[in-house]
Amino acid sequence: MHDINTIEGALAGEGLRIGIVAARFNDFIVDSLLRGAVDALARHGVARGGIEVVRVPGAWEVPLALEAAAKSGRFDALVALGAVIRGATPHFEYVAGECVRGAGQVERSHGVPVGFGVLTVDSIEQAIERAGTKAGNKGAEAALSALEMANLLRRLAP
Ligand code: INI
Repeated sequence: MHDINTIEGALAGEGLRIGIVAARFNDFIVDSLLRGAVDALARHGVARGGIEVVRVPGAWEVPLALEAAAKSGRFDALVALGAVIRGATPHFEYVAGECVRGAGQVERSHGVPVGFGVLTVDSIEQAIERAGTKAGNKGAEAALSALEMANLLRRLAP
């Protein structure tokens, strides 16, 4: 494959502006995702002044805030953080489904990458595992994906 031109985004954050939309619902989980995201961005060169955090009530509200942030033109990439934990009612399916769909719509309709770090899990234990314990930190992973995609879009720009 060394003879094939490969286009990838670097994990380089210098000069980039990243908006993080984080739900307050299940904040004991989301705050760990947020710490992971900010730490990952800072360790890859994003200036602390290049990061802005937008707080919203829950995962349901995340897409609307992403949409407004994307429209504002202030950000090279966005990161969505939240935790939707399955309960005894279908509420989970509706909230999680709309959050995923809405985030995808925002990134494709505005051309602004959205790193998706909203956990959709069956239990609090599964959420804890993904918020900085044995399954890593999905906030950090989402932030790095957003960074990579911002740099990829720059390389693919006409
Ligand atoms: N919001 C979440 O972020 N996670 C959840 O697990 C959750 N559950 O299970 O209800 C949740 N609900 C709140 C929802 O996102 C809205 O904030 C609320 O319906 C008001 O619009």
